[in-house]
Amino acid sequence: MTPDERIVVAGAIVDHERRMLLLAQRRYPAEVAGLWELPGGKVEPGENAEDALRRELAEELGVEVRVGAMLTERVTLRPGLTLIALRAQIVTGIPHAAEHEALAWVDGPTLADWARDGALIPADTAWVPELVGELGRP
Ligand code: 523
Repeated sequence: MTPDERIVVAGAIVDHERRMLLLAQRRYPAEVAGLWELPGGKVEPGENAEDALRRELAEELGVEVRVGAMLTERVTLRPGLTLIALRAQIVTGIPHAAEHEALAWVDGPTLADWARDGALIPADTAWVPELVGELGRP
């Protein structure tokens, strides 16, 4: 990876029964304001993706998470900027929208509906089949 390549890491946060996924509604920029995303942000130089996700979710949601495995899809947002997602579970805290407009826990069918209706930020639709397949599975 060259120094001008950056990663954005998002958290696929599921509840302890693995039935529901946490989505966050963006406030900015204008073209995606109001759309829902897996919360996260840019990995800073010298930081790994796991640490970046823990930092972002502490800042944005006020929670401490345990970070798990990466989702399969990687999305090129633009040349030099790649979006990945890591599974995460909340260890401490109750999530609140410190930087987002709102938060929502959605089950698999709702996630599929929201994706179909264009309520998700476009890049994040890449993960919907994988997440819908996992949510609610015993
Ligand atoms: N995405 C995206 N999906 C998604 C996230 C967390 C981010 O498509 N789940 C995109 C949106 C922006 C870029 O990734 O184009 C950076 O995300 P952002 O703004 O949440 O990351 P920050 O806060 O680290 O970035 P700056 O505000 O630019 O510092």
